[in-house]
Amino acid sequence: MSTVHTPLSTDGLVQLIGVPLDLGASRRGVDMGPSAMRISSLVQQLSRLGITVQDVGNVTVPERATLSGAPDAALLAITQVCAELAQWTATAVRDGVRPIVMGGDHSIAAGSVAGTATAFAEKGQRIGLLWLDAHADINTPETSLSGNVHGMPAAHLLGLGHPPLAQLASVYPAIRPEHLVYVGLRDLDEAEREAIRALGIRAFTMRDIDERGLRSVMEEALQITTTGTAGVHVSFDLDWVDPAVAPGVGTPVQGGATRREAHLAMEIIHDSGAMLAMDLVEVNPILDHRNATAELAADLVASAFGRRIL
Ligand SMILES: [Mn+2]
Repeated sequence: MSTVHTPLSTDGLVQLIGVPLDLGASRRGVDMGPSAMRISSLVQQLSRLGITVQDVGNVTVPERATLSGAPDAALLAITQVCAELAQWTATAVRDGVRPIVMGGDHSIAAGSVAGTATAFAEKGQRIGLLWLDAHADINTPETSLSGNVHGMPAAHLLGLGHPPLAQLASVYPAIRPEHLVYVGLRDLDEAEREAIRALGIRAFTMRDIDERGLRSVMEEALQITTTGTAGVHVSFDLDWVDPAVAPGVGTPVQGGATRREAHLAMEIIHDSGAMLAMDLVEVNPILDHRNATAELAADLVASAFGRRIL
Protein backbone atom coordinates (compact mmCIF):
# COMPACT_ATOMS: atom_id res chain seq x y z
CA MET A 1 0.00 0.00 0.00
CA SER A 2 1.34 3.37 -1.01
CA THR A 3 1.31 6.05 1.65
CA VAL A 4 1.99 8.84 -0.84
CA HIS A 5 -0.96 9.78 -2.96
CA THR A 6 -1.32 12.55 -5.48
CA PRO A 7 -4.97 13.56 -5.58
CA LEU A 8 -6.48 13.60 -9.05
CA SER A 9 -8.69 16.54 -8.16
CA THR A 10 -9.30 18.99 -5.36
CA ASP A 11 -11.68 16.41 -3.88
CA GLY A 12 -8.58 15.13 -2.13
CA LEU A 13 -7.70 18.40 -0.40
CA VAL A 14 -8.95 19.14 3.09
CA GLN A 15 -8.13 22.01 5.42
CA LEU A 16 -8.51 21.73 9.18
CA ILE A 17 -9.55 24.95 10.91
CA GLY A 18 -9.80 25.05 14.70
CA VAL A 19 -12.11 27.44 16.55
CA PRO A 20 -11.53 27.05 20.31
CA LEU A 21 -14.61 29.00 21.31
CA ASP A 22 -17.05 28.31 24.14
CA LEU A 23 -18.41 31.84 24.55
CA GLY A 24 -21.75 30.77 23.06
CA ALA A 25 -22.50 28.24 25.78
CA SER A 26 -22.95 28.33 29.53
CA ARG A 27 -21.23 25.00 30.13
CA ARG A 28 -17.46 25.29 29.70
CA GLY A 29 -15.11 22.96 27.88
CA VAL A 30 -15.93 22.86 24.18
CA ASP A 31 -13.09 25.34 23.59
CA MET A 32 -10.86 22.26 23.97
CA GLY A 33 -12.64 20.52 21.08
CA PRO A 34 -10.00 21.39 18.45
CA SER A 35 -7.25 19.91 20.65
CA ALA A 36 -9.27 16.75 21.20
CA MET A 37 -9.81 16.41 17.44
CA ARG A 38 -6.11 16.94 16.70
CA ILE A 39 -5.14 14.31 19.28
CA SER A 40 -7.59 11.86 17.66
CA SER A 41 -6.89 9.75 14.57
CA LEU A 42 -8.54 12.33 12.28
CA VAL A 43 -5.50 13.27 10.17
CA GLN A 44 -4.26 9.68 10.02
CA GLN A 45 -7.64 8.41 8.84
CA LEU A 46 -8.00 11.08 6.15
CA SER A 47 -4.42 10.49 4.98
CA ARG A 48 -5.15 6.78 4.65
CA LEU A 49 -7.94 7.70 2.23
CA GLY A 50 -5.40 9.50 0.06
CA ILE A 51 -6.58 12.91 1.20
CA THR A 52 -4.04 15.69 1.63
CA VAL A 53 -4.72 17.40 4.95
CA GLN A 54 -3.52 20.91 5.69
CA ASP A 55 -3.95 22.07 9.30
CA VAL A 56 -4.03 25.87 9.31
CA GLY A 57 -4.33 26.17 13.09
CA ASN A 58 -6.87 28.04 15.16
CA VAL A 59 -8.82 31.21 14.61
CA THR A 60 -7.97 33.59 17.46
CA VAL A 61 -10.62 33.58 20.18
CA PRO A 62 -10.58 36.01 23.12
CA GLU A 63 -10.42 34.54 26.62
CA ARG A 64 -13.72 34.73 28.47
CA ALA A 65 -12.04 36.54 31.37
CA THR A 66 -10.97 39.41 29.08
CA LEU A 67 -14.52 40.23 27.96
CA SER A 68 -16.29 43.26 29.38
CA GLY A 69 -19.16 42.57 31.74
CA ALA A 70 -21.70 43.98 29.25
CA PRO A 71 -24.67 41.69 28.54
CA ASP A 72 -23.83 41.49 24.83
CA ALA A 73 -20.05 41.04 25.30
CA ALA A 74 -20.11 37.37 24.26
CA LEU A 75 -22.30 38.12 21.25
CA LEU A 76 -19.90 40.83 20.05
CA ALA A 77 -16.85 38.62 20.56
CA ILE A 78 -18.51 35.71 18.74
CA THR A 79 -19.36 38.04 15.85
CA GLN A 80 -15.68 39.01 15.56
CA VAL A 81 -14.54 35.38 15.63
CA CYS A 82 -17.18 34.36 13.09
CA ALA A 83 -16.17 37.23 10.77
CA GLU A 84 -12.59 35.96 10.73
CA LEU A 85 -13.68 32.33 10.39
CA ALA A 86 -15.89 33.25 7.41
CA GLN A 87 -12.81 34.67 5.68
CA TRP A 88 -10.84 31.47 6.37
CA THR A 89 -13.51 29.13 5.02
CA ALA A 90 -14.21 31.36 2.00
CA THR A 91 -10.50 31.33 1.13
CA ALA A 92 -10.31 27.54 1.42
CA VAL A 93 -13.39 27.00 -0.72
CA ARG A 94 -12.16 29.49 -3.36
CA ASP A 95 -8.93 27.45 -3.53
CA GLY A 96 -10.89 24.26 -4.11
CA VAL A 97 -10.13 22.93 -0.64
CA ARG A 98 -12.85 21.49 1.58
CA PRO A 99 -12.70 22.95 5.10
CA ILE A 100 -13.36 20.85 8.20
CA VAL A 101 -14.11 23.37 10.93
CA MET A 102 -13.46 21.99 14.40
CA GLY A 103 -15.36 23.76 17.20
CA GLY A 104 -15.93 25.07 19.59
CA ASP A 105 -19.58 25.58 20.27
CA HIS A 106 -22.10 25.68 17.44
CA SER A 107 -22.23 29.48 17.27
CA ILE A 108 -19.18 29.26 14.98
CA ALA A 109 -21.37 27.88 12.17
CA ALA A 110 -22.66 31.43 11.63
CA GLY A 111 -19.15 32.16 10.37
CA SER A 112 -18.07 28.91 8.72
CA VAL A 113 -21.23 28.56 6.63
CA ALA A 114 -21.20 32.28 5.76
CA GLY A 115 -17.72 31.79 4.29
CA THR A 116 -18.78 28.84 2.15
CA ALA A 117 -21.83 30.81 1.00
CA THR A 118 -19.62 33.78 0.10
CA ALA A 119 -17.21 31.74 -2.01
CA PHE A 120 -20.05 30.24 -4.07
CA ALA A 121 -21.95 33.53 -4.32
CA GLU A 122 -18.93 34.86 -6.22
CA LYS A 123 -19.76 32.26 -8.87
CA GLY A 124 -23.43 33.14 -8.78
CA GLN A 125 -24.32 30.00 -6.81
CA ARG A 126 -26.20 29.28 -3.62
CA ILE A 127 -25.33 26.55 -1.10
CA GLY A 128 -27.45 24.07 0.81
CA LEU A 129 -27.10 23.49 4.54
CA LEU A 130 -27.58 20.11 6.21
CA TRP A 131 -27.89 20.51 9.99
CA LEU A 132 -27.31 17.29 11.98
CA ASP A 133 -28.21 18.17 15.55
CA ALA A 134 -30.45 17.37 18.51
CA HIS A 135 -31.32 21.08 18.49
CA ALA A 136 -32.54 23.49 15.83
CA ASP A 137 -30.28 26.36 16.98
CA ILE A 138 -32.79 28.80 15.48
CA ASN A 139 -33.36 31.08 18.45
CA THR A 140 -32.60 34.79 18.20
CA PRO A 141 -31.41 37.09 20.99
CA GLU A 142 -35.09 38.08 21.32
CA THR A 143 -36.56 34.55 21.59
CA SER A 144 -33.74 32.75 23.45
CA LEU A 145 -34.54 31.75 27.02
CA SER A 146 -30.86 31.25 27.91
CA GLY A 147 -29.22 33.96 25.78
CA ASN A 148 -26.67 31.35 24.66
CA VAL A 149 -25.45 32.19 21.15
CA HIS A 150 -24.81 28.52 20.31
CA GLY A 151 -28.59 28.19 20.15
CA MET A 152 -28.79 30.81 17.38
CA PRO A 153 -26.48 30.05 14.41
CA ALA A 154 -29.20 28.74 12.08
CA ALA A 155 -31.21 31.90 12.70
CA HIS A 156 -28.22 34.08 11.88
CA LEU A 157 -27.53 32.18 8.65
CA LEU A 158 -31.18 32.73 7.67
CA GLY A 159 -30.69 36.48 8.18
CA LEU A 160 -32.39 36.77 11.58
CA GLY A 161 -31.06 37.80 14.99
CA HIS A 162 -28.09 40.11 15.69
CA PRO A 163 -27.66 41.97 12.36
CA PRO A 164 -23.82 42.05 12.23
CA LEU A 165 -23.73 38.28 12.84
CA ALA A 166 -26.50 37.71 10.29
CA GLN A 167 -24.66 39.70 7.60
CA LEU A 168 -21.25 38.03 7.46
CA ALA A 169 -21.74 36.48 4.02
CA SER A 170 -21.60 38.44 0.78
CA VAL A 171 -25.16 37.24 0.15
CA TYR A 172 -28.12 37.90 2.39
CA PRO A 173 -29.38 35.73 3.80
CA ALA A 174 -26.41 33.36 3.66
CA ILE A 175 -28.87 30.45 3.48
CA ARG A 176 -32.40 30.47 2.13
CA PRO A 177 -34.97 28.57 4.22
CA GLU A 178 -35.71 26.20 1.32
CA HIS A 179 -32.02 25.20 1.22
CA LEU A 180 -31.78 24.27 4.93
CA VAL A 181 -32.72 20.82 6.21
CA TYR A 182 -32.54 19.53 9.77
CA VAL A 183 -31.95 15.86 10.54
CA GLY A 184 -32.34 14.31 13.98
CA LEU A 185 -34.07 17.05 16.01
CA ARG A 186 -35.30 16.02 19.45
CA ASP A 187 -35.13 19.05 21.76
CA LEU A 188 -36.87 22.25 20.63
CA ASP A 189 -38.09 25.44 22.28
CA GLU A 190 -41.61 26.61 21.42
CA ALA A 191 -40.21 29.68 19.61
CA GLU A 192 -38.05 27.35 17.51
CA ARG A 193 -41.04 25.22 16.52
CA GLU A 194 -42.80 28.40 15.44
CA ALA A 195 -39.78 29.62 13.46
CA ILE A 196 -39.42 26.29 11.63
CA ARG A 197 -43.12 26.35 10.72
CA ALA A 198 -43.19 30.02 9.77
CA LEU A 199 -40.14 29.72 7.51
CA GLY A 200 -41.28 26.41 5.99
CA ILE A 201 -38.01 24.64 6.82
CA ARG A 202 -37.89 20.89 6.21
CA ALA A 203 -37.10 19.31 9.55
CA PHE A 204 -36.66 15.58 10.14
CA THR A 205 -36.99 14.66 13.80
CA MET A 206 -35.79 11.47 15.48
CA ARG A 207 -39.33 10.18 14.98
CA ASP A 208 -38.88 10.49 11.21
CA ILE A 209 -35.67 8.48 11.46
CA ASP A 210 -37.42 5.85 13.62
CA GLU A 211 -40.38 5.55 11.26
CA ARG A 212 -38.79 5.93 7.83
CA GLY A 213 -35.26 4.77 8.48
CA LEU A 214 -32.15 6.89 8.17
CA ARG A 215 -31.48 6.15 4.52
CA SER A 216 -34.83 7.48 3.34
CA VAL A 217 -34.50 10.59 5.51
CA MET A 218 -30.94 11.35 4.38
CA GLU A 219 -31.75 10.88 0.71
CA GLU A 220 -34.62 13.34 0.92
CA ALA A 221 -32.53 15.76 2.99
CA LEU A 222 -29.75 15.71 0.38
CA GLN A 223 -32.20 15.99 -2.48
CA ILE A 224 -33.67 19.16 -0.94
CA THR A 225 -30.35 20.77 0.03
CA THR A 226 -28.74 20.11 -3.36
CA THR A 227 -31.67 21.33 -5.47
CA GLY A 228 -30.73 24.70 -6.93
CA THR A 229 -27.46 24.81 -5.00
CA ALA A 230 -23.77 24.14 -5.66
CA GLY A 231 -23.77 21.48 -2.93
CA VAL A 232 -24.12 21.21 0.79
CA HIS A 233 -22.30 22.48 3.86
CA VAL A 234 -22.72 19.82 6.57
CA SER A 235 -22.97 21.30 10.06
CA PHE A 236 -22.55 18.38 12.42
CA ASP A 237 -23.24 18.86 16.11
CA LEU A 238 -21.92 15.75 17.88
CA ASP A 239 -24.95 15.88 20.16
CA TRP A 240 -26.94 14.49 17.22
CA VAL A 241 -25.43 11.12 18.22
CA ASP A 242 -26.80 9.44 21.34
CA PRO A 243 -24.87 10.36 24.51
CA ALA A 244 -24.29 6.65 25.19
CA VAL A 245 -21.98 6.75 22.16
CA ALA A 246 -20.95 10.41 22.25
CA PRO A 247 -20.86 11.43 25.94
CA GLY A 248 -18.42 14.30 25.49
CA VAL A 249 -20.72 16.96 24.04
CA GLY A 250 -21.85 20.39 25.17
CA THR A 251 -25.56 19.65 25.53
CA PRO A 252 -26.29 15.91 25.67
CA VAL A 253 -29.87 14.77 24.96
CA GLN A 254 -31.02 11.16 25.28
CA GLY A 255 -32.46 9.35 22.29
CA GLY A 256 -30.04 10.29 19.54
CA ALA A 257 -28.66 8.55 16.47
CA THR A 258 -26.82 5.29 16.97
CA ARG A 259 -23.21 4.80 15.91
CA ARG A 260 -24.36 2.86 12.85
CA GLU A 261 -26.96 5.47 11.88
CA ALA A 262 -24.30 8.16 12.14
CA HIS A 263 -21.92 6.19 9.93
CA LEU A 264 -24.65 5.52 7.39
CA ALA A 265 -25.49 9.23 7.27
CA MET A 266 -21.85 10.01 6.56
CA GLU A 267 -21.60 7.28 3.91
CA ILE A 268 -24.70 8.60 2.16
CA ILE A 269 -23.28 12.13 2.28
CA HIS A 270 -20.09 10.86 0.66
CA ASP A 271 -21.99 8.94 -2.01
CA SER A 272 -23.89 12.11 -2.91
CA GLY A 273 -20.61 13.80 -3.88
CA ALA A 274 -22.24 17.05 -2.73
CA MET A 275 -20.38 17.94 0.47
CA LEU A 276 -18.61 21.30 0.18
CA ALA A 277 -17.50 21.76 3.79
CA MET A 278 -18.09 20.34 7.24
CA ASP A 279 -18.39 21.64 10.80
CA LEU A 280 -17.63 19.35 13.74
CA VAL A 281 -18.89 21.13 16.81
CA GLU A 282 -19.67 20.79 20.52
CA VAL A 283 -17.04 18.15 21.37
CA ASN A 284 -16.49 18.66 25.11
CA PRO A 285 -13.41 16.76 26.38
CA ILE A 286 -14.27 17.57 30.02
CA LEU A 287 -17.37 15.37 29.84
CA ASP A 288 -15.74 12.73 27.64
CA HIS A 289 -14.19 9.35 28.43
CA ARG A 290 -10.68 8.89 27.06
CA ASN A 291 -11.41 11.11 24.03
CA ALA A 292 -14.09 8.67 22.79
CA THR A 293 -16.26 11.42 21.32
CA ALA A 294 -13.45 13.03 19.33
CA GLU A 295 -12.43 9.56 18.14
CA LEU A 296 -16.01 8.88 17.09
CA ALA A 297 -16.00 12.19 15.21
CA ALA A 298 -12.75 11.24 13.45
CA ASP A 299 -14.26 7.90 12.47
CA LEU A 300 -17.40 9.55 11.15
CA VAL A 301 -15.37 12.07 9.15
CA ALA A 302 -13.53 9.16 7.53
CA SER A 303 -16.89 7.73 6.44
CA ALA A 304 -17.96 11.12 5.12
CA PHE A 305 -14.77 11.32 3.07
CA GLY A 306 -15.06 7.93 1.48
CA ARG A 307 -13.93 5.20 3.85
CA ARG A 308 -15.61 1.92 2.97
CA ILE A 309 -15.95 -1.32 4.89
CA LEU A 310 -15.34 -3.38 1.76
MN1 LIG B 1 -26.09 22.66 17.66
